[in-house]
Parts: sequence; structure tokens; C-alpha cells
Amino acid sequence: MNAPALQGLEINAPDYVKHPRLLAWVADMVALCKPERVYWCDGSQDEYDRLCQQLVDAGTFKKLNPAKRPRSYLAWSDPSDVARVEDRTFICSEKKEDAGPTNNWMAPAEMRATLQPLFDGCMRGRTMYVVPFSMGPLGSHIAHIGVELTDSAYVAVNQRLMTRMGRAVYDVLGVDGDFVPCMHTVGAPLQPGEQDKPWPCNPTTKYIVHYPETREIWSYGSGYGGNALLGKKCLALRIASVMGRDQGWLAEHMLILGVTSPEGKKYHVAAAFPSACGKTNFSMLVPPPAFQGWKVTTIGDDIAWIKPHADGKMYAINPEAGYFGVAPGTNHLTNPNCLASLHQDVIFTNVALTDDGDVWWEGLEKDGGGALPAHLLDWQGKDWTPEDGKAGRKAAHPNSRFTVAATNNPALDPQWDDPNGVPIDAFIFGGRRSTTVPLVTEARNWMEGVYMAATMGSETTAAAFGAQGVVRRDPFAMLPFCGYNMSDYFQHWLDMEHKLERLGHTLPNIFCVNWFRKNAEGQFVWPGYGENMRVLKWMIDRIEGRAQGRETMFGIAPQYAEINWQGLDFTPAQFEAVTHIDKAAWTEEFKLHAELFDMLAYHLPKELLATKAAMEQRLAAA
Ligand code: SAT
Ligand code: MN
Repeated sequence: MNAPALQGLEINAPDYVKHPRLLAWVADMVALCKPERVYWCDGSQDEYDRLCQQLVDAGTFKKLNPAKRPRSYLAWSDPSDVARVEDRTFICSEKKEDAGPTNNWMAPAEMRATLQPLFDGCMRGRTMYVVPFSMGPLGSHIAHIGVELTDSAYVAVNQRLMTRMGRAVYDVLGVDGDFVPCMHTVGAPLQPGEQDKPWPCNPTTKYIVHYPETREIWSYGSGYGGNALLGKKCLALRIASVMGRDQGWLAEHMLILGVTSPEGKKYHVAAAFPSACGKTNFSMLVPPPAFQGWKVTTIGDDIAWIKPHADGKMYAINPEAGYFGVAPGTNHLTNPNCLASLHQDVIFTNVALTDDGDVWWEGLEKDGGGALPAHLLDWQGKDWTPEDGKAGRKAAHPNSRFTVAATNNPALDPQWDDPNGVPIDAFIFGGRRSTTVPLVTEARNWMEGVYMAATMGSETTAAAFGAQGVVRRDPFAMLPFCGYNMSDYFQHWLDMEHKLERLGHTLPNIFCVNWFRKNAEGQFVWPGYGENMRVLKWMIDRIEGRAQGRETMFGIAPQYAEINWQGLDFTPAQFEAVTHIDKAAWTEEFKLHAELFDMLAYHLPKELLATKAAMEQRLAAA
């Protein structure tokens, strides 16, 4: 290893970076990737503005009309680079069993040998950005630090909105603090004199690689979302889930919200849903008028890190500092708080551009009384008119996104940045199911809750590249994000109960929900969005022992009269349609649970099979 001082010179490190291991790593990666120059991000507003201008000059960004959308930009990605690539995502643990049957695996040595030639010279002609970030409030005992080396300025500016990014991270790191090294390249080196593309990426080769034992991330070939903003799915879920397993905490694909009663009593709920199933909407929910005095506030919209604490509760932080949310469908009716968050200082990706320099996406017409704009440029820069819309051509990509700092959110919880986190009162698990799964039930105990979460299914969405609308099992909404064997992950959840009980903890209640049931005509039978407050309130009544519910095969369900229907015309017959447990459908459903358990047989906790048998018995007796 070379002397750090010399490396400090070669890589132009600022003098406030005093971490020899970090400096040596950057020097090694510079030698490997061979960038034209190295730029150390300080996270300042000035730097952000400069990099955004640079992206405008490069054609990656369009600056939106400042009168309509101050300090905001629009990026259109390469049409081949629009979502996470699950088939190119790898967990490279030493042993294949530790990645488990739900992850792609390759032996670390083999993967390193594969990546070495790809990374060699991968940043030629480009700048390497050194992006230091904290996942979680700076210095929080629940937080962790990452440093991303990337050749994408788009990634650097997005990371400033999505994480606590910048110089202050080095103060927390000191001279020998731990950090997760995150390597990212778009995989498109430039030949001398070669004209760059507005959205460089590698059209044929992509790798999103995690080494759980050494806690490293290597991402090649994509500039999009979770493939490139490595603090999010790669660090905060895949690597952090492994840390949580080893250290006794939970890294979950969950929003966190606060809900305050008119009397001022506050509850905190963490809820897991697959990508693009409305986590952002639920975390910013506006209660309907019948719930006067109730308030919902956002702590996080996508990821929760949860640690048991000596006071007998589980405390959660949002490791992120911004939202990378799905744009289509967001409007004044579905999520007014989100819309208000998007007035300024936003980066949009793959939405449409209006003729007056603003953005548009499908669903936004509801804000304008249903009228579609007469003309747009779609997410690929092509002309679009309502005629194209009628023909089924979307103006915004279905997975188009906004990146915005949490501080833009008018419903931001005052404790969102609290280094101690917030105490969790309930967990909610929900998939997107047009049939079978009822609106809401509560697990009778922790074991049953883990069963409900483990067997969650969901119809696939646009957030992942591939087929859509197919039901796949998505345990805990973690299928694409668990960094180790799924059965060991179930065991980790089961062990939590005993650990917490030993410490005298009160366990959070666990609920299973489905907002997405449809009738025979294919229409949603539950209004969703703000109306979900009615279900949330029932959950609080359960926590407080105010709602008795009724026993079903699949947990405790609400009685019709236990839900506040004021202001919503929802008949007992409709209620039956959203809560009914269909015997034939569930017989089929249990077959699918059995298939899942067969696939996960290695290390599968036996209690899950026993719980299944008990539920099946109840179903048979019903
Ligand atoms: O993974 S992304 O960050 O691109 C979004 C998601 O799938 O939730
Ligand atoms: Mn997500």
C-alpha cells in the first residue's frame, strides 16, 4: 500500500478528509477505473447548482420553467435504463445457501474476476465523484455511513436530495470510522474526442453486486434509481439487512408514519408494501373530513431501520433524507402533500415535458378537471397529443420518478430527523392483490404476523424491469431486497419476539392489508388513498383495546360497525366484498404458500408450517 499522503496528492483529496483507509481505497479505485479527474463532493448548495448546470450543458437535464417549477430539472433516461434490474442483481456471499433461493448468486472470487475487467478503465474520459453520505441522522447510533464513487453527476445530485450527503460525514467518520464502499459506474468510458450521450449507460451489460461478508457494493452499467443511488436498496436494504441479522436489528422495506389523535396521543406505524404500491401515498395520507383533528405525518416513505431499545420498545429511523417516488397517479386527490412537495427543488426523471417548460404525467389531469394537455414531449422527447394517449401511448414512463428532499414535505413529522428514532406501535404488511386477501386483518400473535408477512403476494409493478400484473410471492415486500437467505430472515423475525420478550418489551401489533381488491368488472372495490385512514383508525382502536373485531381464519377482522363510515357511502354489502374470505380462493392460496415454503425449505422455520396447518384447519371448519 502506498503512503496515504502521496495518494492524497494523486487523488486531490481535500485536507478535511483524514481517513487513511478511505483515501487508500479511493486511490485504488482511481487506479482501477482510470477517470479523467476526481471530484470530492462537499454537499453544498453551490456545488449542487453547479453540477445541475453541468448536467444541463451536457443535455442530461432540462431546466424547467423557473416561474412554474423553481430550481427543478427533468432527465430522460436511455429507454433501456428505466427500472431496477432484478435478474442482474447478485448477492455474492461466500456460501450459496447464505444468498438463498430468492437471490442470484455467484461466488465472490468468480464475481470479482468478472467485474475486474469491466471496471478496469470504466471511467475513462469521465469525472469520478466521491460522494460521502449518512444513511440516517448524522451521528445517530442507528445510522451508517457509505461513500459512493460514481462517474455520474446525476447520481451525485440525486444523492444530495436522497441522503445526508457532504462534508459533515467526514466529521462522523473521523480517522477510522466504518463506511460501506459503494462503487458505481454507468459503464460507458469515453474515447478521446468521443461525444457523450445525454444518458450514458451500458446497453448490454449490467451488474448490481453485493458482497455481504465484506459489506461492499459494485454497480455497473445503469444510471437509474436503485441501480445507481447505492444508499437506497443496495446499502439500506440488502447490505443493512445482513448487518441487522448479525447485530440484532431490522432493515425493512417500510414507510414510517406518525398518526396523532385529536386528544394529542401519537402512534407510529411502519408499513411494508412492494415497490410502486402506494407507500409514499400512505406515508403522506390526508385524513378525510370525518377524522377532524387527526393528523398523519411522514417519517419515511420507503425504508425503515428498527432497533430494540432498553425502554422496551422498537425504535425506527428513516435512513433516507428524500423521496424517490413514482410520479404517475400522483395528483391532488391521491396525494396532495406529495404534490405540494414537488413545487420546487425537484429532479424529475422520465416524466413528460409541457410546452411551457413544466412537467406532466398520467393522472395529473385530475387536477385540471380532467383536461389533457393539447401537446407534450413524452419521456423519450417525442411529440405527444391526447390522441396518442387514447391509443395507449403513455407520455410519462410508468416508472417515472421525482427526487425531492424530505424537507419539502408539508406533512413531515417533527421527529423525522431524531437520531433516536420513533417507537413503533404497529407493523402493517400489504401486497397488491385483486382477489383473495381481505382489506385488513390483525395477526393474533407475532408468529401469525410473521406468517402473513412471509406469505405476502403481490401483482408485479413497473418498478422492476419485466412482466407486470403477475402475482408473485414477495415475503415482507423484501423479495428483491433481502441480502441473505429468506428463511434465515424469517427466523430473524421470529427470534426478535423472544429477544424482545426477554427484555420485557411490548411487541407491536401486526396487521395485514390489501387496498387493491377488484370486483368481477375489474374495478377497485376499496377507494384507498385518504380513505385508508378508516382502516388505520381501526388499527389504533385495536391497539387501545377499543375494537373487539371478529375471528377469521386469517386473523382478527373488523366488524362493519367498528369502522367510522362518516362521509363515505360504503354499504355492508360493499364491506363484505372487500373483507370476504373465499374458501375456494384460499384453498388455492394455501397451495401457493406451500410452493413458497417448498422453495424455501432450507432453514425454513418449522413454526411457519405449523401456523399454515392451523389456518387450513380453521378454513376447513369455516
Ligand atoms: O429501486 S428503486 O429505488 O429504483 C425504486 C423501487 O423499486 O422502489
Ligand atoms: Mn421501495
